[in-house]
Amino acid sequence: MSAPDLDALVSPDEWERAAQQALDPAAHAYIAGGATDEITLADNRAAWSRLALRPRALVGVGTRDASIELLGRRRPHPILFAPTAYQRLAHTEGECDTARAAAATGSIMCLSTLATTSPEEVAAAAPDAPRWFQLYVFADRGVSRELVARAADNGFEALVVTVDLTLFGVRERELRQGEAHPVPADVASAAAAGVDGAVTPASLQALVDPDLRWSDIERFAAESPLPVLVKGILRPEDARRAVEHGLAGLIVSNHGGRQLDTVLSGADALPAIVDEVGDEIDVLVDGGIRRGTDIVKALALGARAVCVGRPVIYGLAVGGAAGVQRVIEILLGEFDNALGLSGCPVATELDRSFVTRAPWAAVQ
Ligand code: LAC
Repeated sequence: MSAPDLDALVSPDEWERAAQQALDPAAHAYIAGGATDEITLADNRAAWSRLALRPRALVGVGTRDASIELLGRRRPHPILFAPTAYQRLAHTEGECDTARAAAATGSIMCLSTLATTSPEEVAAAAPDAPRWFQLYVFADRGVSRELVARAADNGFEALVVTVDLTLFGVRERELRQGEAHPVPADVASAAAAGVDGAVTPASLQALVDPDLRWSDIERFAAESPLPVLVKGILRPEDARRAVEHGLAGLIVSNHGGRQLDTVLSGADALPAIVDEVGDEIDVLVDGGIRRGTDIVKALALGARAVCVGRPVIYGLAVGGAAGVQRVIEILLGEFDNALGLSGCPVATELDRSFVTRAPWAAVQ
């Protein structure tokens, strides 16, 4: 197959289709799939479309400012690369290329515990890439502590503890792959935990501690040299606990619809959580972000930043670092455009007056 013309792919959906062509079918099933009926997977996107924008007229939008503040630092824009596992399934350069694209676009890359590249290699490949580290807390806490120490030693600035994968979701697209299920052999953290060779969902399940509790998170936060966020919060009561347990932030997330199906979308869960803790800690959101207007809506509802998962992997699959860079540039271009056309040229000034429930959203 000839190399695709990256400039010809103008929308995130076109990148997704090109990635499907580029990816091995089993890898595509793993990356694109969600849990059981994939109702939440689809709703993550639909939920942003159920919000309508309310642009403000004649405010002067010739100069726009996409920058935001996150964990006390100014960032040029609100896009982070969500932690996604096994990136060498998408491209031979895997996480190294994703980090290069993060550096090129000023995005924060969150490296997965299940990365196919070690924290040291990522730091060496793209020293300038702003980076956070995602942690699955293993039953063997010693391995998790070692991973955190390696992240801190290698310039990772924050720790994102994923709390919604106590058990692995039921993913039928993957189950259908059977023997063909992609099983990367080169997962640095699994090697540290003593797993030789391939890391399957079953071996992952055996590593991650299903009995993790808030008291464990509190200990992690107290011991961590880095600020700690939790990812996978959908209830305001849990957001309150995140504050009470000393966390720096949280990510409203349903794990890309890959864990428990029919849970709330990020867009629908976000407002109540912002109401509860938005003035106290940083609230981020992920799930279904595919357009610049989705980012405007997320910020208008009170998110500080958004995490983008699958689109990064689709860019990686089609064009390596240049592909990821292009996908993010498309999203950033759309975001800039949407800020201007919404009549809110300063991203941090977005508020709920800019969104309303869309009249076209079905009333059930
Ligand atoms: C997944 C896990 C590994 O969603 O994060 O596949």
